[in-house]
Amino acid sequence: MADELVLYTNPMSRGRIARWMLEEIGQPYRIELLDYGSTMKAPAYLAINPMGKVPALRHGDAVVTEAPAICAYLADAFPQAGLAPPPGHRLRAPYYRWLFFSAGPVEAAVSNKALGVVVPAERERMVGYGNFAVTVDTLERAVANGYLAGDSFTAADLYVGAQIGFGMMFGALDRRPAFERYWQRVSSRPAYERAKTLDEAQAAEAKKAAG
Ligand SMILES: N[C@@H](CCC(=O)N[C@@H](CS)C(=O)NCC(=O)O)C(=O)O
Repeated sequence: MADELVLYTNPMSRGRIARWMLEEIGQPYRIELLDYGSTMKAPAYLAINPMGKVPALRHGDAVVTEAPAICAYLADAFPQAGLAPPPGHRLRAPYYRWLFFSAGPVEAAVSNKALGVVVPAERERMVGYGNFAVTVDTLERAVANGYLAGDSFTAADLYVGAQIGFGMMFGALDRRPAFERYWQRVSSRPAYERAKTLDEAQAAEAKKAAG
C-alpha cells in the first residue's frame, strides 16, 4: 500500500515512544515485531535500518529511524493532529530546541551516567552535554512551566516527556518535583494509555510464547 504506516518495534524498547506518537496522530498503522539479537539483526531488517535497532517507521516507500525523528516526521506528515507548530512559525524554535536537546545532550548524559562514565572537568568543553548536572538542571527548567512550545502539547513534549518518564522509571533521572509534574501531565493523555496497553499486551504475549 502506497501510504501504509508500518512500525518496526519491540514492546520493550524505545519503540514505545513511536507507538505513542502513532496513537496520537490517530492514523491506521501496522506493527512488525522484531526480536533482540535475531530478526533485529537479520538482513531483511538491516536493509531498513543498518543499525539493527528499533524503532523504525516506514510510510509508503519512505523510511525514518530514530525515535525523535519519527515523532517529528509524523507531526509534520499529519498536521491535522496539531502536534507541531507550522514550519516557519516562531514556536518552531523552542520545538526544535528541546526536541534536539533531549535527543542529543540528555540522551548522552543519561546513558553515560548509567554506564558510570564521568566526563573529566577539563574535557567538558568538547562534550556536547558538558556535564550531567548542568544538563539535568537545564531540562528541569525547560519543563517547569508547562508545555515546551506554546500552550499546547506537541511532539517535543511527547519525546522529552518519554525521556523523563522512562528515565525516572529506570532510575537514570532523579524524581524531581518538576519532572514528576510534567510526566504526570503528558502521560495522562489517552494516546499514551492506549500505546502502553498495546505494548504491554504484546510483551506479555511474547513472554508466553517464549515459555
Ligand atoms: N537512537 C535510537 C536508539 C535506538 C536503540 O538503541 N534501540 C534499542 C532498543 S531501546 C535497540 O534496538 N537495541 C538493539 C540492539 O542494539 O541490538 C533512537 O532514538 O531510536
